[in-house]
Amino acid sequence: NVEGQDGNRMERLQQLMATYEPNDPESIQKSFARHLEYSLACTRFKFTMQDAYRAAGLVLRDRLLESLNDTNTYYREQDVKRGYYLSAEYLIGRHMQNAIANLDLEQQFKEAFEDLGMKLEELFSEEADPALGNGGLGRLAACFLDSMATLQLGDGCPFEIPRPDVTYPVRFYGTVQDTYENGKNVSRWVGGEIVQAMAYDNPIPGFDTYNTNNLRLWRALPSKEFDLDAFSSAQFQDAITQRRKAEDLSAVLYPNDATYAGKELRLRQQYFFVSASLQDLLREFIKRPNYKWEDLPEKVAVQMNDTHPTIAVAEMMRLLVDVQKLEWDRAWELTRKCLNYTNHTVMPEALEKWPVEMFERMLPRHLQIIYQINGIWIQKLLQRYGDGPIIAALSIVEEGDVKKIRMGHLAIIGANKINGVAAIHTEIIKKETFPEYYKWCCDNGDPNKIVNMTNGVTPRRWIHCANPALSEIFTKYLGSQEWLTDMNKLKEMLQYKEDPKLHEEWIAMKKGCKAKLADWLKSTMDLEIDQDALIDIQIKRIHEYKRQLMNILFVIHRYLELKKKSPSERASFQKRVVLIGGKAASAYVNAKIIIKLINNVAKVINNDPDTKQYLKCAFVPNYCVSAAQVMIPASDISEHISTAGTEASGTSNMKFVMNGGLIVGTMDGANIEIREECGHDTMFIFGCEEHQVAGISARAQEGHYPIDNRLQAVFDAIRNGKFAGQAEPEAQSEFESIISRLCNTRAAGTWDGDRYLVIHDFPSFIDAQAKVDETYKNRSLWCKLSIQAASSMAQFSTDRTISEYAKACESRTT
Ligand code: T68
Repeated sequence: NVEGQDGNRMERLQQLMATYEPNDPESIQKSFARHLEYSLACTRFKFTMQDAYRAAGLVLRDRLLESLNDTNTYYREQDVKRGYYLSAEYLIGRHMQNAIANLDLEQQFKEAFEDLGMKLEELFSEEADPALGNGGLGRLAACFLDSMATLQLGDGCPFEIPRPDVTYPVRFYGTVQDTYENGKNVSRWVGGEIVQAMAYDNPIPGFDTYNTNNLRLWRALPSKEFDLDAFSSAQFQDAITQRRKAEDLSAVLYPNDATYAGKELRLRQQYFFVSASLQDLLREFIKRPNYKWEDLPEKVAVQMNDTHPTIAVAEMMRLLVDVQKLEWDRAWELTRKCLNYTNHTVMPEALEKWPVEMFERMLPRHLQIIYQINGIWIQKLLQRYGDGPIIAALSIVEEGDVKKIRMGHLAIIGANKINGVAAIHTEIIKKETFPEYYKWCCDNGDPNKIVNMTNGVTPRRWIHCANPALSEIFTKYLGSQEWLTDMNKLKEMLQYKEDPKLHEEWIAMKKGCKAKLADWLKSTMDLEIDQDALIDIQIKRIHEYKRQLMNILFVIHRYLELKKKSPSERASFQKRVVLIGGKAASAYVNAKIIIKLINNVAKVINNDPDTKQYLKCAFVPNYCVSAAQVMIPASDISEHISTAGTEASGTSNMKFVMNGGLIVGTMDGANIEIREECGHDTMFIFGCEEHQVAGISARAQEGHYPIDNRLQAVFDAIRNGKFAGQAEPEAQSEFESIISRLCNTRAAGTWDGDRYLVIHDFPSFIDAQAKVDETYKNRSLWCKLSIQAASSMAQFSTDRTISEYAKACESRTT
């Protein structure tokens, strides 16, 4: 430890480092050349674009480090409260462009690299898009990081900083020894295997602030002790196996969990990152001079992103009771004050449950702790309600053939606040997901235990970086970039919504975005599109509740209509390009059939000389954050068409509208709130409402379920083999089975029918699309609505969301 031992040395180093890295273009160039030669061992005469990207990354990293270190020093000096977002996923997307923008170095970097004959966009496109997540939940975490840094709250990648000095042991398996020491029951978890968690830091700069926060990721390494033992006893193979097993923990995100082995790895991953993170935050807390445990909730707030990190409840108790030797009741009070839980979905299968048997083997001490938490909880419930079904409904342990631990229950019982992610979703949580728990809260005079925190997105990435032309328009009309950190400022744009000059610029902006999209589609999938067509996009995880199926059925309908028309009638038809993209879980069979159907429909439509001028369709492969950044700004219309009550919030709906796209949507998730903010005329709403779903579904099961003629025609085309036929018999039967299923009633036994009400909502969906075409014909009306919607999105910046979370942390419940 050389810290503070030698005053002279400190002083000298202080003098040497007194200034920050200069940020004028020439200094950036010098720094770039130095990194090329000394860090990357290239020469200035011979390097590739990838080398250039890496060197530029290091130039940026130097500056990020200055800011990260300063921020940390400041946080320590101010003894601030720290927020920890525990998430299994961070869909951060490419980093370089965003970091340059947030550090306010865009102009300098541009000049520096253009002077060296390189375009910044080319550098940016060298960066791999890190796919550290699945969908909205992972992307939300990344938007939160941006806002947390901006609001001053607090091997591959050249920006990442390995921290070999920050490691923690994480134990798995083994046994618990219960002993009696100094008049106390003591539980000791021993044996099993120990994996080391090593920190990798990713600085996240805020926009227009000196703040840079940290995304700390954990890598699993085998514990050194074990390796040495194994080598000395010549158990080479064993040592290799152990090493691989440890490294597997952080090698892949979310392995297929259809098999038992896969499930076990998933729980291991969850515990691994949670344990490392909690050990880390407690170490940071204890480092504070004269720390007192009762201050913990004043200094630490932990947000659990869905059920994935909720083992944190038991781990926090273990660390406080077993390691820090606090009394149980005191530890429980602190745990409950520090932890909060966000629910992201109403799908019951997403509330994780783990077999007790697996828990017992892998985390024996945690199982004991969970039983103890549950025992005390059940006592309280018995006192209030007596014995009855509510007890089983609220127990953390689910009885049955296979006894299971319900992680959602553990989370709500161990959390200070529980939140949903849009107003309608929060109401559904109260009524349907955790109704017994909500009753308990109300009976205890604590109805605000479950709160709403409507999602948001960061305008820095989703407007400024994704759509620089739009960003320029806003800045020009509003006179400064302030709107980027205060989206309320955008409301001032409303006064220009009918201004012909703005209309001209707005239309040019959209045109530019469409040209970029067209280039990108051509180069990534060799698809040619008409840039004057209406661009219609649906990008999200492929899921039956999100109804990509209904969308492609609509495309077929449109195709059939076009075919019926004469060439002269076709000429007056609104041209459209329908793009659908998104990933499916690897074992999700129906999702894959839907993707296959989209691809096959695209093949027919795009090659039909009668129609291809008027209608194009494509499934865009490899959907990721960078793809979204090209697609979203170019859209006129996007589809957010989940069955009412199924989509918790949705966040791409916000990104599209911020970029001047209008929405075809159902009364679901955040659509409802967006419509209120932007005006009912900006959204093409269709379909049944949430309160109607149960009734319609019940009637469908009884067979009262009329099929619209237009949908019948679409079914017939599919059945007649238009999109597969004899050439692809397997696909043909899959397509037929998926549409036949929609028509199932309960007569056959348990219902496997149109759960998501595609048949019911289809006619109003088509009507909404017709209204889109009609409105689009009136370009100045369309442009006005587009400006009106984009200027009314202040509520949907994550800056607002994060401020609300921060405020809610202050208010504690009983
Ligand atoms: C999404 N959920 C919601 N889950 O579907 C979306 N789940 O409505 C919402 O806007 C978004 O969360 C943010 O709140 C997810 O993305 C997952 O990705 C997921 C991953 C693993 C297991 C379960």
